[in-house]
Amino acid sequence: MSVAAPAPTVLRPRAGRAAQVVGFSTGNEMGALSAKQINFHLMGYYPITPSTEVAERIDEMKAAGEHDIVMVPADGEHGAAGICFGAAVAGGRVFNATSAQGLLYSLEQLPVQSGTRYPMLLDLATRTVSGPLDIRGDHSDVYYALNTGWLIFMARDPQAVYDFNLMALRVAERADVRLPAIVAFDGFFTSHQKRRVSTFVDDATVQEWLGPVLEPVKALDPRHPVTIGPYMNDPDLINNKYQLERAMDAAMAAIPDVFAEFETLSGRRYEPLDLYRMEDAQVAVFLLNSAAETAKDVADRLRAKGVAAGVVSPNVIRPFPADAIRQALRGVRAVLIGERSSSYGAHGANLTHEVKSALKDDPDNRTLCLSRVYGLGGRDFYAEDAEAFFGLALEAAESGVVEVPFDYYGVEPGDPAKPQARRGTPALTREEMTSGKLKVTPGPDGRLQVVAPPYWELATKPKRVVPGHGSCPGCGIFPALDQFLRGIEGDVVVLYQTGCAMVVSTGYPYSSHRVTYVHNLFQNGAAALSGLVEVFHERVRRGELPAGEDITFVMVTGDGGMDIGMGAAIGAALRQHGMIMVEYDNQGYMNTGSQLSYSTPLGHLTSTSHVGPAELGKAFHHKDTPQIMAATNIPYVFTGVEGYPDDLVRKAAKAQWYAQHVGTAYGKILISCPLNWKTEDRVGVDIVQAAVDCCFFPLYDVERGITHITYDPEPIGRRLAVADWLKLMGKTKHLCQPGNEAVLAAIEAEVQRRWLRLKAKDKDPLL
Ligand SMILES: Cc1ncc(C[n+]2csc(CCOP(=O)(O)OP(=O)(O)O)c2C)c(N)n1
Ligand code: SF4
Ligand SMILES: [Mg+2]
Repeated sequence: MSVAAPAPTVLRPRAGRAAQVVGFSTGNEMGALSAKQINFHLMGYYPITPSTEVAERIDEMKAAGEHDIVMVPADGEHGAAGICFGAAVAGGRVFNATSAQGLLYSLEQLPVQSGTRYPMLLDLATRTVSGPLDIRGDHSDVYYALNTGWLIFMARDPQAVYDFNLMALRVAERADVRLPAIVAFDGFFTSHQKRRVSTFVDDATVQEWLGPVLEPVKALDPRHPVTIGPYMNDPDLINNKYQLERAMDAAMAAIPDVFAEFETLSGRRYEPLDLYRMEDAQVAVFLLNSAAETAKDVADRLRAKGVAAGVVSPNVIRPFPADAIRQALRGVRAVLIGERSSSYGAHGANLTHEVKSALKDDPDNRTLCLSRVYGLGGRDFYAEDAEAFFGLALEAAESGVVEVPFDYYGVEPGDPAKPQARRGTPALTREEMTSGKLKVTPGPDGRLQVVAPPYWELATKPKRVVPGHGSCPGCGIFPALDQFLRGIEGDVVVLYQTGCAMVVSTGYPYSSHRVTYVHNLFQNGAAALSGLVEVFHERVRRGELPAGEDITFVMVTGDGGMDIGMGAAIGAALRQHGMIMVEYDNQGYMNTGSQLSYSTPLGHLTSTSHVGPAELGKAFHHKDTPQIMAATNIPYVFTGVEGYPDDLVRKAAKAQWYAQHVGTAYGKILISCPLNWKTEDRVGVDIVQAAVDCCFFPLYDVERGITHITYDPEPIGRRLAVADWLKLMGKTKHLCQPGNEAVLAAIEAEVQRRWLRLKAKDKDPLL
């Protein structure tokens, strides 16, 4: 028996209020719903946990035909912010969502947006800033935005995410403000936890309340050309910044009015500064977002014991509500300012100093201030922690002295008596890693000649990545990497860019890597490895490392890393650093939940390329990364798969030789991802074989500019139709169904076009 979902409760509107419906949703869902109701012109985005669901959900609604937002998947957050800037300049109402590194990677673009005074909305599901990499929530990312000239609203629960998305945009677009706005909510706490919410029934309510988009400068009016973003030195620049400052003042003045208008529409009342039991408070804590809600319960408990406790929590931090804070803390004897971020070396994080400076402007104020950094990396904040904060404030209030003005809260010192994490497997010796069976020599035709034993003879070589990592059953990453690494003799240093391979093989204090491993952010791994390679050679030259030291440097990246990290990869290639870049291609951003990458083929289903009446999977063809890298004229480019180990080992041996003697080598290995390809765990190799046999993923190399196909399915009668490959995966089954012939034909045509070009190159060394 199927149970029908309960009908949503529709609230009967009071006079002046719009009809609303009650639901149960997360902050990310509220971000997406508000965006859909606003019906932005465009969303430029790039996936990053924990904000990714916002774009995923909007794309899902787009596939269902529920809105008209143009969804632009960027090559990285810097690109996403640029797309948003351009769209805003074009007069669009614009949206983006990000977190942590994503915000930092777009940081450079943010002052351009505010300095040119183009409003837009950015949802920030807050997350700790790397490194080390940690995906959980603190406020270290939003603190980086404090000086960007953006309005910053803090949304403490899913309801506030919805409400502030509407109100922030309304403030941002006012003619006297014209500033972009961030709505920040706590990663995982708010982004992922469901709460009761009320939302407007009709999208029209939202759109009418917001009114038409403000377009003070028309960029798309050729009869009236304008210059946007001119070169501006002193004395003008300071005037531009002064105007921005005045716009913040205008926003501060406008916010109470906008909040009041929203109250009329929704019945929900907000103030710039959320105050809880502060009327007669003697002690208070100042906290942002969800932690403040925890502290409110504790304030109630303390009140029951006769302690006059209260909570101060801004709903807006840019502009900073200094006046309201001065007012609120006037009679408070001690306040503890708790912050989920630090400003290292500043004796307190940023808002500590802003609260203190607000109080300093009141000559009569005697409030004692304590500052504590807490909850970094998503460390939970429980009622006991709020109690401890109130306790510290009480101590100060009673003694009249602040013993420790600034400290970290919740740090656990290591215990020297405890045994250190043990190395699971002994370090590899160079002898173990050198089979001596692989011989690479330059041949008379300029190509390298590789003498290699049958693959099984190399099986005795120890694995450089040991089992015990956390990859999914049937994942193709490590079997393929293991094959590849067996073709490399001697010592290796690896650098992994962010992605599944990195995430599943290291988890502090453990590591599956038996060789030296470095992680760097996946937009910059190639640059970091360039530095490592160069200093290695320089230190050998200076005699600081033994003359005979010989290390092969290998960067491991996913296909997504070759989107966001393409610039760094091309830079390293053009500089010809002696390294191998090996890309495992699983056709998507898999560790963040299967969003499309540029290597995702046309029509494939991902969590940002849904299938529905208005959308049929990914909208553009897959990136031909090997050909892009070949165009940098590096000495060696190859493709490979796990099913052809002898081929892969030979290519690895060549890549090593070129990295050691000439310059950069790059290779792309197609690997299976059963989880996100929606296939059984055990059929990965067969699916990859079908991708090779239908010529979607041809096996070839480009050696010193000359292309050689290393496996041709046609003469041996193994060529498959593209549909024979697509029908094997859950993510592509829809492409073989009636009605979708046009997309299938487009994939077939592109595969054939690329294959024929490759064959022509294989025949003619000049191509
Ligand atoms: C600047 C930045 N943006 C986004 C992310 C989130 N992120 C981490 S790994 C990843 C996807 C990596 O995809 P890919 O390189 O294909 O590796 P896979 O996960 O598929 O193994 C994303 C989007 C991040 N860490 N930093
Ligand atoms: S999500 Fe896919 S690529 Fe990532 S570990 Fe799982 S199977 Fe492997
Ligand atoms: Mg990938």
